[in-house]
Amino acid sequence: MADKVTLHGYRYSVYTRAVRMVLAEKRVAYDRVELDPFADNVSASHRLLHPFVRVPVLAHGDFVLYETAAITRYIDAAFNGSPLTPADPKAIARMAQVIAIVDAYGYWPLVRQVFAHRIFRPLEGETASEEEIAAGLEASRTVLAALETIACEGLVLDGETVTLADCHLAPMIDYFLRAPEGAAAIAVYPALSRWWRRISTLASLIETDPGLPAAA
Ligand SMILES: N[C@@H](CCC(=O)N[C@@H](CS)C(=O)NCC(=O)O)C(=O)O
Repeated sequence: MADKVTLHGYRYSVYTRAVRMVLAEKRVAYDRVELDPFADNVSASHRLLHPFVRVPVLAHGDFVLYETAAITRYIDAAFNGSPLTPADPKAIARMAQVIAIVDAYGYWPLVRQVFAHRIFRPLEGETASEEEIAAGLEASRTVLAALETIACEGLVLDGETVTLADCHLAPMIDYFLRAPEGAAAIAVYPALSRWWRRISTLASLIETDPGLPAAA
């Protein structure tokens, strides 16, 4: 019998959604363990799985892995199905670059500042800060401009051949676009907008929509 796959994640987490997209693209069946890493009472068992107390964590049999970029590379290599890593060395490098850009420079302004403060916190009845939104929008411009350059080049983010780069980026852009300021910020980038129009129709993105909480 094949080793069981279990994803420990949080339903509203963009990183968890990136892994779920990859699992869907590769048609891998898996169990989910729901874990809110922002809660005060994160279990001792999760702390053992992830010493930095984040999500996601993937378990495949007794092999346990955290860090989303490592997880998605592993799933792509370990399971059959359409490859999500290009063959061309330059395209592989661009894919890795996009993943690193969104992790290091994109997540905080797009998700934790603009989306969280304009959309998520108000839904949860939490206080939101216009200063955080403004700072996030400002920082997001460099990220979006860098991604536009890469999308124009066409090695990855072409909207047609799905790679791991699409799976890492799409959940963050989806959240960012839910803020009117985010939608306006992306609209000025034609290649990124074209990419999103195509990628937003992917079944793996649609079926992993987190379903945001109802207004508090
Ligand atoms: N570098 C980590 C980042 C994961 C991450 O930040 N996940 C968020 C949820 S989207 C989290 O667990 N945050 C908890 C916290 O910041 O305390 C990865 O690639 O997996």
